[in-house]
Order: sequence, then C-alpha cells, then structure tokens
Amino acid sequence: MPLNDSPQDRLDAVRHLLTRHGQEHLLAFYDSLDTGQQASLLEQILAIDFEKLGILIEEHVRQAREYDLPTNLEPAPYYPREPYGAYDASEFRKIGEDCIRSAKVAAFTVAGGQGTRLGWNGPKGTYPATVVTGKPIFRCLAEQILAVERKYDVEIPWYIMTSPQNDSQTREFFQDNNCFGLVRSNIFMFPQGVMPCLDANTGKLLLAGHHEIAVNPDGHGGSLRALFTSGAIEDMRAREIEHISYFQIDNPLVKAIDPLFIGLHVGAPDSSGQISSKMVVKSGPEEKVGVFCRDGGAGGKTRVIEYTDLPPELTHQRDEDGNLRFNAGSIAIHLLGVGFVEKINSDQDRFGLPWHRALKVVPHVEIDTGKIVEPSEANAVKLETFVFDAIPLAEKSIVYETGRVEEFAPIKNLKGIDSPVTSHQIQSDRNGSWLESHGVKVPRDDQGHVQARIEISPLTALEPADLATIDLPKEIKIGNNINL
Ligand code: UD2
Repeated sequence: MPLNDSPQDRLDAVRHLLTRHGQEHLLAFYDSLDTGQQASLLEQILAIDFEKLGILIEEHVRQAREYDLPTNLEPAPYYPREPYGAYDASEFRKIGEDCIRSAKVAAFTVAGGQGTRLGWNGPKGTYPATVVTGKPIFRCLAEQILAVERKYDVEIPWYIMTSPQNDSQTREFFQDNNCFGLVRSNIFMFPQGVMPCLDANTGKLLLAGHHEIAVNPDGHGGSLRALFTSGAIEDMRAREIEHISYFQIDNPLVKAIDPLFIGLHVGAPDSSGQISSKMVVKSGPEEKVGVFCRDGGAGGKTRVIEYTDLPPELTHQRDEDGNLRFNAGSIAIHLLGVGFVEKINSDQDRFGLPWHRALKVVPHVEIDTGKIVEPSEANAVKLETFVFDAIPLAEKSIVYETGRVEEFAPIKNLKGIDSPVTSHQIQSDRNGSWLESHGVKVPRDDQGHVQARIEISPLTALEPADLATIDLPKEIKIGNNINL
C-alpha cells in the first residue's frame, strides 16, 4: 500500500482486504479506538499475508487435515552411546574439540514457548531449576557456556530466541544478572515470529483486545526463519561460525556444547553436516517424544514423527527381542549447519516447513458484547512449525544416542512427569554417578535412584573426568545436600 495514502484510504483498503477474506470483524471496535490504537491495529492486520493464511485456514481449521504419514516407515539407525564399538568415538570427539577450539560453534537456545503447563509467570529460563541451589535454567546454561569457553580458551556466542511475549522480561533478567559473567556482546537475543490464533469453528482470527489480534508463537520451527531475519546468521558469518548447537530451554541437563556430537555431525561419513539430532531410548511406548524414523527404500530420508502422529500400531510395535521397534525418542537437541539454515531460507516457498495444528483454550473478545471471554474448553487452533521437520530437507542426517540420565531432565509440567520433582531426581542421579566414577559412595534406593540431593555446577565439572582434580567427599549419606 503506498505510503502517501490518507488514513481513510488506508482504512478503506484494509476493510476491503478483510471483507474479501471474511475477517471484517477485526475492525468491529475500530471507531472506538484512539488514533494510536487504530494505527497499531491496522499495522497488525497489514503484517498478515491473508492469501497464505486463507489456505492454512482451509486446510487446518475447516478441513482439520490429517497428518500425512509417509509410507514404509522404518526405525532410523543411530550412533549408539557407550560402549561404542561401531565407531571410533575418540576420533570424532577430537574432530568436535578442534571445531570448538577454532571457534566454529555457537550455542542456540529456543526460549520462546509460553510455559503455560508449568504455571510459571515469566520466561521459562528464569525458573529455579537446580536441585540444591535452585539456579534458574538460564544460569545453568550460561555456566556451561562459560566453562566451555574456559576449557577450550575460546568465545562461544550464544543466540537466544525469545517471543514477543517474553522478550523484554528475558532481556531484563540477563541485565539484572550481569549476563551471568558472559561477555554481553556474545549474547544475541531475538524474538520469534507469531501466527494469529484462529477460531476452531469458523476459522476467524481472534481478538485479544479491541485493538489487538490474538497471536501465538509460530513454533520452534520458526527459529529457522527467525535466525535469518533477525540478523543472527549474518552475525554468525561475521564470526566465522559454521555450526549451531540447538537446544530447548526446558532441559537443565542438556550438554550445550558436546564435542562428540559435534564431531559426528561434522565428520561422520553419513552426515552432510546440515542437521543432526540426539535421541534417547524411549522409556515406554507412551512417552511423549517424537520418534526418529527413516522412509523405506534406497536413499530414505530421516525424519521425526511427533508422538501424536505416530499410529498406535507403530508406537507399540516390538522387535523379536521384545524391544520397542520405534524406540529412538527425540529430545529436541540438534546441530545445524549455518549454510543449511541459509539454504532453507533462500527459498521459503519450496522449503517452508509444514504447519501443525493444536487445539487450545484462547481467551478473546466476543464481537457481540466487546467483553473478554475465557472459554472452558479448547476453542482455538494454534498453528506451529517444528524444527525437526527440517531434517528430511538435509542430504544426509545422523542421529546419536545419549543417556537419558546424562542429559534429559526436562521441566515442562508443574507436577507428575517432566516436573521439577522428576528433574531434580534425574539431576541427583546423574551427579551421583559422576561421583561414583571417582569412588565416592552414594546411597541409592532399590530402583537405583540417588537418595541425596546433589548439584554439580558446570564451572566445577562439564563431564565426570573434570572431577579428578576436585576435593570430593568419600561418602554421601541419605538425605545429604551436596553442592559442588
Ligand atoms: C518437545 C517435542 C517432543 C520432544 C520433547 C523433548 C515438539 C512438538 N515436541 O515436546 O517431540 O522432543 O520436546 O523435551 O517439539 N518453543 C519455542 N517457541 C515456540 C514453541 C516452543 O521457543 O513457538 C520452545 C519452548 O520454549 C520449549 C520447547 O520449544 O522449550 C518445546 O516446545 P513444546 O513445549 O511445544 O514441546 P514439547 O515439550 O511438548
């Protein structure tokens, strides 16, 4: 729309656009708004591509299109964790260490989710997560990055994707904590994109207020676009970064920079260095993680099928030894080649990731009354893209197994599975085993869980071997609180 249009021309054009797409209710309160609010509403409307959105509404709301499951799915092969054997782990670890030392690797955290399941009023990274001192997740990650920087004598830039909803709170938190000792100019934050929330019955866009369209973050798949549009990729190019270590904000045990994984991503013969992934063996068929699969036939692509999309017969299928056939659970840890992210962005229409729909409760303005309603059941479709849908876009993509206790202690829910309580136990279990590897006696119950609360700062040890020079207790007693 030409910039010299009068406000009335602009309004008429917007009204025409909305009428054409059956969304004219977005202007229902326009006349009662002040000038600033009117301008803001028009800007929000003009930022939407209604042609593309119309197609999505048709496919995902009106028709609620089923997931298009590829045929002939097979389990994806993976590099097993210790004991290695099938490959020379020390060789790949060395490749990874060289890559870190020569400043080719950046850390990247997706922290744009809303954390509603956790009931935490703030960015998830501010949640007190560690088992003894209650360090927030951002601090856990920052300490790891600092420890890697010291160990390899290098600077590791850290890219953090926020959302428009939590961006300023996240920035304030870093400022208040003096960036946890990291160099400020090595931290690059950017908000992810959003999508309008859609009425599940009519496909109409919802209003969060009289001058505000209801939106949701566009999924962690949006990070691949946001890395590009925010200038993060350009910043990486200027720093000569080649690989991005991608992980979610909800896992305080994630190895932010993992030499062996990096080495496999860069050096394994069946990796194109574009996108690689970590997995853990699923705890059972019902565990809510995506599963690594491979399309059947020669040259079959690796992909993740989200747990909600994998048919029950495949979810429960067992091999002749009684193990789950599709057992490789995605824990949302990847390595991305900088060139790969650029490639994906160079042709959005061709490489655009598929959209997934989720039915959610979204409070919104009722057009007839102008009042906010809080629905008691799901009323809206949220559309998101998933980062793992980029895997089949790579020429060759590897999967590497990590230990569940070593690296997967997510905090997603207030209670039950993946809650602070389960995360704390896994943290103590992992730290207990690190101490045991140095001869410390650690009390465990009959299921093998550590019966003490043990925290080890990454600044003390990034891996068990780093404890060799630390003064360790000989024995830990039931109920002890240990902070190293
Ligand atoms: C995700 C994976 C699941 C498994 C699990 C492991 C999906 C759809 N499922 O489940 O297969 O790997 O993690 O823990 O990914 N986020 C953003 N922006 C968004 C949406 C999410 O930054 O728009 C971040 C969010 O901060 C969170 C993470 O992505 O840390 C996970 O998102 P989720 O809660 O939607 O996915 P989840 O935990 O159900």
